[in-house]
Amino acid sequence: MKKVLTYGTYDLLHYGHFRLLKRAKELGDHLTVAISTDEFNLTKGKKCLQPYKHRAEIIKAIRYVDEVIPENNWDQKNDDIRKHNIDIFVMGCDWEGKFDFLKEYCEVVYLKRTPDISTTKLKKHINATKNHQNDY
Ligand code: C2G
Repeated sequence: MKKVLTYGTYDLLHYGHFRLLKRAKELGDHLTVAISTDEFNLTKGKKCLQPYKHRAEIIKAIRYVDEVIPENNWDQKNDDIRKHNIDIFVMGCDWEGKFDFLKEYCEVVYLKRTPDISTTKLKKHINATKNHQNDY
């Protein structure tokens, strides 16, 4: 069984996230997704709109996802790959090259990001709508 692993915040799940997970699963037979905890996100300078528990529950419900684990820090990837017998590590190409050091442990694949959609974009839109409503 070929096992795939990917990491992410996955706040405000959108089509770009979905396509990443779908293509990651297509690379193997089993997909584990490590979701950044709220505490870890703070170190990434990200304030999530949804708590870890909710983000993890939503990702777990996606048919392409077999397992969800917490991502607590930047340094757990080597251990996760070993512990979960991972064959392929996958990330979107905005991370191109950043995780090549993991090639020592498994295959590393960077998938093309889905254009024109991001959590940051969605948050800006939500805030703009909220401000607009406050104008009335
Ligand atoms: N993604 C994508 N297309 C988009 C937006 C995101 O393919 N339009 C991919 C990202 O490249 C990433 C995954 O979806 O592989 C999750 O994106 P984020 O939730 O933004 O994750 P990130 O903050 O990049 O966290 O240790 C790694 C980090 O946890 C990655």
